[in-house]
Amino acid sequence: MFKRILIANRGEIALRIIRACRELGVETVVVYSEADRGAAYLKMANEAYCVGPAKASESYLKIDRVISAAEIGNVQAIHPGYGFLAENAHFAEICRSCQIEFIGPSHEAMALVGDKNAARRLAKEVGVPTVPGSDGLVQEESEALAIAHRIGFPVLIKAAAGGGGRGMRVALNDLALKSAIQQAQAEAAAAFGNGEVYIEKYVEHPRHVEVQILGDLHGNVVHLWERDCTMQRRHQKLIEESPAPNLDENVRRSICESAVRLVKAANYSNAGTVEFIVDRQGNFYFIEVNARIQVEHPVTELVTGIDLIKMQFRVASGEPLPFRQQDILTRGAAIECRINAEDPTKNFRPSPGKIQRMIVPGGYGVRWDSHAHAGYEVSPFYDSMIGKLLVHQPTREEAIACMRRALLELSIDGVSTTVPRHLEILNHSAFTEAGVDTTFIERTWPS
Ligand code: MV4
Repeated sequence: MFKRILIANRGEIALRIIRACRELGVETVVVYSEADRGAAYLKMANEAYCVGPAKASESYLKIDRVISAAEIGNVQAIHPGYGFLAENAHFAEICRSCQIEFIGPSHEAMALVGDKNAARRLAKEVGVPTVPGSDGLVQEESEALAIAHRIGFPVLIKAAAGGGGRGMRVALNDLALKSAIQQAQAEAAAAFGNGEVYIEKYVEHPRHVEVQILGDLHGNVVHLWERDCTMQRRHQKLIEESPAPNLDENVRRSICESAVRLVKAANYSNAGTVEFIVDRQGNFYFIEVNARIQVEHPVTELVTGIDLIKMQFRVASGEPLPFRQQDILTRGAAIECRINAEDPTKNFRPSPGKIQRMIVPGGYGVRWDSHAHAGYEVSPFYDSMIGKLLVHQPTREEAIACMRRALLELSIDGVSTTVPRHLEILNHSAFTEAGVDTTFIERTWPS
């Protein structure tokens, strides 16, 4: 195991990683921006280095400054958390060329799955279902029209370098497709420095099901079952749960086995997520791979009993996975609500400011992952998540009841939060009956 590592992140996930390291007996060095100076979680690390001003592009995203902190801090490895540099293959390569282990997949595997078109091609090669669409990249309007006529409208134009809903455009007919292709290419070139696009049939009203996978450096890959992340708004997830409700057991197994097949073919190691959409008929299609630990990873930890952050360190330091696929079972149901400093009645507008008073829930089956506290100032510079409230219970019904009571215990003064909206969702029959698709929030509470 490593003796000393650096955390190239902030907030909730930085604290989550510090906690795992303290339990493992690993020393931590954490970087911070001027906006995070004085944050309480920094004191739980062994050392902390300022890497620049509040703007992420001047601090958390500055590769040279993060590497300097790692060199001065004399660490053996860097954990990137999620966001910031977590899926930057160039950063992963630089870490390794500086003889610092990057806690994540190899830069080659990361670059491969980061190219959505290449990942889609690989999925097809290993028999993982993909959405009907183009056979590779699309350059010309004429090609796009031919594909759209073959698969039928509506179609979705996706940027090869996009992901997480960025760089997507729907086209409903020939005329719209012509301009959509050009606009998508221009936008992708401007946003990602890569204008490549491909086309898929637009699957309407899908559910979002993702599979947690874990691979070691000896070629072993396992899945830790699935999470349902359908309850989202504008590609920002609000509620995640496991197991996915109303998912046929055979479909569940098939999705999870597909995820393992794909990441094995990509030579992928460490933690990752394979994202699928599931249509109303129960057909599932591979969408993309997220080459990082995700915000919602604790949902999987609760149902499997496996600490994913500790596993990331163990496999990165060369240990083989300590279990086989058949040893990984799920127990009960877990739900996560993301508590953001946002005003859901004002179109989820960020609500930064000082938390004047805060009472956090506890008791049987409740987990609260947060770096926030009374007196903490929610910065306007970063994402507005204050904490993640999780519950684990024997059944989904009990988990929903537990989450309701925990949300009612949670009291945060000084900033608006998503708590009232969570309570409305948990009381909505569409959620309790698990009949929602990804358009539920926008349909139910139009802005
Ligand atoms: C799709 C789709 C429908 N058809 N692809 C959005 C996030 C990105 N990872 C992929 N996304 C989608 N891809 C096809 N061919 C619908 C979405 C989508 C979505 C997917 C998962 C969760 C929420 C979503 C919200 C809107 C659109």
